[in-house]
Amino acid sequence: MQDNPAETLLFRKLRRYLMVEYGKRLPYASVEEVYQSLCKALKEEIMIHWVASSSSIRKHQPRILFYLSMEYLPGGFTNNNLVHIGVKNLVGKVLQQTPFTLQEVLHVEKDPGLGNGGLGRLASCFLDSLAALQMPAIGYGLRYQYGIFDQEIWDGVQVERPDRWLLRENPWEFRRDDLARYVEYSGGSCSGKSSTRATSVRAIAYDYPIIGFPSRENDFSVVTLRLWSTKESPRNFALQSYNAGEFGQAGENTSLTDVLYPSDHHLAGKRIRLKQEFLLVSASLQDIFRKHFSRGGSVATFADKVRIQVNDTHPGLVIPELMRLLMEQAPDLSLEEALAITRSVTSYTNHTILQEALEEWDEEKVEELLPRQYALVKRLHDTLTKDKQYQEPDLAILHKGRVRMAHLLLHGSHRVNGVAQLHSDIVRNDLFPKFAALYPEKFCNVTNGVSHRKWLLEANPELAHLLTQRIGDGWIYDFAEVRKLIEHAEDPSLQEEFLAIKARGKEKMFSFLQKKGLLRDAYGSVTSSHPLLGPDALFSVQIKRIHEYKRQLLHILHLVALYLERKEGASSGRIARMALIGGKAAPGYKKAKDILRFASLVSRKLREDLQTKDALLLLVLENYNVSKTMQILPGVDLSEQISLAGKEASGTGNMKLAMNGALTIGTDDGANVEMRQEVGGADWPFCFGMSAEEAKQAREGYDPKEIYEQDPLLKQALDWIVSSSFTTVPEERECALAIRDSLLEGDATSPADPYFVLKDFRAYYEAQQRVETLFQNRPLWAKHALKNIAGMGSFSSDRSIRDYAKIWELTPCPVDQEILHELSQEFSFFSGG
Ligand code: 26Q
Repeated sequence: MQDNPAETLLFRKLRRYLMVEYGKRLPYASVEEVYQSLCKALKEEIMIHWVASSSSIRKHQPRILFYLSMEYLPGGFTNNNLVHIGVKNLVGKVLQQTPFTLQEVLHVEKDPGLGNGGLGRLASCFLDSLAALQMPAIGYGLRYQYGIFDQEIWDGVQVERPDRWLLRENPWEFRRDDLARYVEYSGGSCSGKSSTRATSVRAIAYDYPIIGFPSRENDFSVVTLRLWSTKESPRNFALQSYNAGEFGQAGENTSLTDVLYPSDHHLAGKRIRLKQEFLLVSASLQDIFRKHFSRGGSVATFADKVRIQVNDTHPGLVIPELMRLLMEQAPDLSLEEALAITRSVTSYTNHTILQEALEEWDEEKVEELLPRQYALVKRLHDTLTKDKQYQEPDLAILHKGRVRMAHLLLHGSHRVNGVAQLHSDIVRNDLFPKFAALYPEKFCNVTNGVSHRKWLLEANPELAHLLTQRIGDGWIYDFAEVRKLIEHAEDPSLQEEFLAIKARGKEKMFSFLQKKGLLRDAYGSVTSSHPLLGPDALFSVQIKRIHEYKRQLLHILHLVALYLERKEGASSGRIARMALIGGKAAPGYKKAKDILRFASLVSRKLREDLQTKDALLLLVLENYNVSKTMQILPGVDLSEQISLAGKEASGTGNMKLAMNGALTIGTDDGANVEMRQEVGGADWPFCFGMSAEEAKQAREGYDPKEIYEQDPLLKQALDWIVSSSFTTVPEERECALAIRDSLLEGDATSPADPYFVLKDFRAYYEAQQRVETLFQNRPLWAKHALKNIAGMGSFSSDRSIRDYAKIWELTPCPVDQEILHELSQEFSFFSGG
């Protein structure tokens, strides 16, 4: 038996839960039961802090931030919580007395994939930082029964599988029937056209604790993530429709929150999506009103006490709905007064400038489904357009029969921000110049950041330990302190230690990947394992959603070029390289699926060619998600951030990889620009390609065929991919042809090479040559890498949240020690076991 009292206690609790909940004694419990019981034991620790956090807010009545997002990607809760409560080692030891290791137990948990990519992960990083900084805040979202699909790649073809994260009981969620709210749809039309039957849908809240990293004083706050679900409410089932044989209709409202729409950057105008967006807005606003008014607030104090941040335009209906609720609450309030309050409360973050991603809804659809909100949108539009200075089509909310969500938010909120300086400049000058002229004070920038505790401390404990040894543990609390590493970057012993950690990172990652199986045949069965290269090979990684603008094609074509060069014997001075591409394609995005298949074709060619397979490989990683990122980060040498300049709003993977000591090969796009500035050009040697300004001009007269004709290597590569030695079946050849045609010919829907892959190819190739040269000087490489880590100080989401806090005029509300003390006293019998 162990002699550490904390261990004894936790072990006792674990066994007690196994008995009480599952009727099991330890040797007979399954890994799932041990996982559940462990989480329940941990919850005892968390609950008091959670209650204390909420009670402190109730007592001190600070202004509160309400963060609205259709997406969150928190990753596994359990490991995160273990690190934040500081009991990971302890739990590891306790589990030694069970048949399972900590890794096995953590493995039970499936990532909640409640988001598509960057935007959803950013929301989770922000909640983490809000909690760490002890800000009074709550996050609202939807509890999708099925999150982002599980991706399988069958011989190069993406197959989407339902994500079943809720298959078993989720120990980290708390169903809150007491907070259920009714959301009203349809029922009447303001224009007097046919009115539809009103329906009211019951949304149930599920709360998740987001545990803040403890402050230096060692106390921690807990922020609530509140997700709405329509699933478990039998009331939502329309029995009358069912009896009338309208089965689809009957279940529509119980299944509203069933599925996350799996596309980013593209809107199809789906009715259910609009219903989802309004569900989030209406249920959350009702909850905000309940909180505000139950604590003695009034309409007069609303603008002082409430801040709402909308994560892209998806929750943009807050503008009309908040105005409507305010006017309902205070019938004397004029439209202008309601707008003024709404404006002081709301701010909007833009995450994309791609035209196809700017959200618009058919007026008719909005009017039919949301007549009350539509009436307000229309009134707002009409009122604004009465004024001469607003009479400009580029400022209109309603335009050509559509509701422009961004315009609604630009008029209705206090601030609009982009997510990196370059992006914010584009938002102001190119996307909404007329708005910028009208409301110059609204436009601002908040550069994204990531949770350095998750992506460095939790994902790469060895590197984190090395940092702490050298510069103390201050960086964990204030990431700006990581800059101190600069002074040590020249130290050969540190460089060596860094390289050793990197090598171990690679080995661990490879064994993790290999264990999962890396290849499937055309029937979906996992087949042979994939060859991998040792830690001496350069390991480069491009992990992100598959999208043309992110230019995975540039990456793949470069590998083809390297391969062809090697085949011709030009390998002197060349290093062994292993590339990894991971990411999901939106199910309806044909070109993205082609890119994925093309990558798989190249991958197959490289691993099957005996002449080159020990020197050049491409791994196409299936089902890229948050937990895989955690496994991959520590081993990466080179981070591929090669989007067409001006198109990637910020990027956040770029930050995670750089924090883990990867060097970046990247265009001057999104946050890459600021990262380069912070690190300093000399330590950012692989910057390449057109600038955003050049890219803007490049369309005119662009002829990719000219480049193709003039660059023999590129020509060779593009010719080879359609040759018979590359593909085996007709579908593969079609895929290769489609890729080549999209670059050289274009079609009715798109010009040739819309994202200038060919135009940037040579510059990319040359930057990759610089990579290979530098990689052969390991100490120098390590020095650059250390300086890159040192330059990441301002890319923590703590900094982003401090910037947003200025917009919100929000101040921390630490846990009230008196409350915590009282609670601890009252419930001390828990911790006494
Ligand atoms: C909207 C309506 C219907 C269906 C889908 C959508 C939808 C969903 C997600 C539209 C866009 C998105 C996601 C956008 C996104 O992730 N943008 C990324 O945001 C990151 C965080 O700011 C940035 O770092 C990335 O540069 C940006 O691409």
